[in-house]
Amino acid sequence: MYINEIVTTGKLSKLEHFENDEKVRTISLFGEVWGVGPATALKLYEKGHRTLDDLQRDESLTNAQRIGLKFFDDIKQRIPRHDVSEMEKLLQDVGTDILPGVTIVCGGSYRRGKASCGDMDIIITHPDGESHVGFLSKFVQRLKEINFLREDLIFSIHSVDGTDSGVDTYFGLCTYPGRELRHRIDLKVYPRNRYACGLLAWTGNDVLNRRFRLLAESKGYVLDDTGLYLATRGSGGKHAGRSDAIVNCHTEKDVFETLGFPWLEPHERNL
Ligand code: DCT
Ligand code: MG
Repeated sequence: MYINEIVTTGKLSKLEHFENDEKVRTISLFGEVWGVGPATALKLYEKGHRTLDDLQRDESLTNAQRIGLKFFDDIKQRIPRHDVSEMEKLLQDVGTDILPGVTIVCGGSYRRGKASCGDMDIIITHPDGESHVGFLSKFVQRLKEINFLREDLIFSIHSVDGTDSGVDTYFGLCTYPGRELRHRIDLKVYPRNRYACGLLAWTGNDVLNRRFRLLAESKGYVLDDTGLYLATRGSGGKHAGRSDAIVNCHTEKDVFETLGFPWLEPHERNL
């Protein structure tokens, strides 16, 4: 019956109904606002909101969601590769001024060689394994002073008691020098011994990351952006968790080798 409809009319009304369904369209639009997940999007729809203007008047939005909304159109614009390259250079210069020897790399689609990028994914470490601690706060402060960082979304500094992975994270909006157009930027600072997994994860792409995590699991490991861990077995024989210690991986190549995955240059990771 459906085939007949497609053949005679060239479309399928049932499917069209789904794609054009106001509820589906609206929830997916709301979900595009930074910080709004599917559950929040549904809640906002059920409150009666139908447009982004409606959302602006909603009292329940967090500050970060409000910023995501205000710069909705800006954030959607892709950044030309050349501009990302200039901004990466700026970040390296400012970073080195604060902390000599600091490593600052733009990952994501930029590192994979794409002609334009949706955002900037910046991965940071220091070769001495220690002096990355405390860097992010100073870096963010300096980048605000020169008007590069403009609005904060999330700023999370790891606990000093050493119980977590020691990764510091900043999500915000930045502008190319002299312009007002906002871009999304993530800054992530890793201890040197977790940097290879951080770089690998934030370079992606997402499909490769998924493949890597499944491969790791099949070989008795757990892999995420903070490191490669040995999986620990639960009572049912299923992987229940992971060891506290990380498997030593100094470079991305080490991660590939440990998992037996043939080496891929960053530009070969567009799966
Ligand atoms: N990532 C992932 N799973 C996701 C999304 C992202 O593993 N669902 C990883 C892979 C890429 C990295 O995080 C950065 O994510 P994005 O910035 O969203 O992707 P991108 O590849 O850099 O592409 P874009 O040009 O859109 O930023
Ligand atoms: Mg990106």
